[in-house]
Amino acid sequence: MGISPVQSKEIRDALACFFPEAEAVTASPHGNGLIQRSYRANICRGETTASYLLQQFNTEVFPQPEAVAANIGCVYRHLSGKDFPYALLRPVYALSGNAFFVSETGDYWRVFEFFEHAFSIEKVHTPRAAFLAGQAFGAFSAALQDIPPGLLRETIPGFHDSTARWEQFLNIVTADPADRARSVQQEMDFLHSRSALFFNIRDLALPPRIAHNDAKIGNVLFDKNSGEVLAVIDWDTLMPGSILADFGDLARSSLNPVEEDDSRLESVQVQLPFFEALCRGFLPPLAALLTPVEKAHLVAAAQWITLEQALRFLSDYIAGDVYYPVRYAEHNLIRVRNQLALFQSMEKEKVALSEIVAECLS
Ligand code: GN1
Ligand code: MG
Repeated sequence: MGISPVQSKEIRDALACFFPEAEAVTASPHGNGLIQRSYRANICRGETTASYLLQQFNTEVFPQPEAVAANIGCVYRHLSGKDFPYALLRPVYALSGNAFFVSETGDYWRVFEFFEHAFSIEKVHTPRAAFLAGQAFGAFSAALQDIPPGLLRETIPGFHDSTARWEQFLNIVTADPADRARSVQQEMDFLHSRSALFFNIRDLALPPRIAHNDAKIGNVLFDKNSGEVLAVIDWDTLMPGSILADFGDLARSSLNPVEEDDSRLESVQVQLPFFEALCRGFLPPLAALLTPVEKAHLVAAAQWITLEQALRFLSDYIAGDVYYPVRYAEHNLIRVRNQLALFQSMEKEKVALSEIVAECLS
């Protein structure tokens, strides 16, 4: 995308608050995140131009921006003090010392250092990419395990509490505010038939850990020149959670040969070589930390997070598309069908997936 001159007064005001000495600024939309609106901002000072990531922070989804910033700052400081082999997401503070600029209209804006020569992917093309992403998330997780979980704030309570999400889903179906429930009977029936998984996971009483909580493949930045991983990004949901949620999300987003909103369901099939590569990357940094219960439920975790994601997309479809941005009316429904097809493929391949985990842990 080309760099366009900054149009909006809000963007100009926000950048002025972070870079008061800038002589000229430009900004253009950047990235594929569903929740935060991101821009690449170019800040010119004399002969030099530096890029930054500017984001309009979504306070609907994260009602406590300061708590998110505190969590990110805490993890940044923690990892800076370690010999961590990846680049870190570095927050830029405004002249006021705050991590945010709050506009006249009450919008929150923040800035991070920009990763040059980086790219992200929404689906995996090669086992090597799955391996590298797994390795990065495994190392990231391992490096966070000496932070006492209570040190980070729970910025979205119950984020991976699927039983609570299940209750919310039942309420949304009853309310049926967009008059869509009848049209998705088949998808609802399927979720009902598998909802026990949410309760089984809850009953495992998994050990609380600091987790990324949004460990999808799109949140790994690769280096354009070397193809290696540069950084694990999108730290907004860093908070107490479960390692299995991270592994599950990485599997959900890496095993599917098509993107999560692709309607070609016949193409949705777990890629076993990608799963093996993912495990070979993710598990070694964590092998000494994982409990027997965690190790025994890695495949269940992939199914859990895939089913939870289907539940979240379906809840949003029935609610009338109030959470996830959609480009067309059935967008959330297509996402549901895609995730359910992936889940079913995981069910079919359960034995093969379990054998791969056993092999990698041995
Ligand atoms: C959202 O914003 P993004 O694209 O990183 C969502 C994740 C979902 C994901 C599905 C805070 O992540 O939980 O798994 O979409 N983030 C939030 O693509 O809800
Ligand atoms: Mg995110």
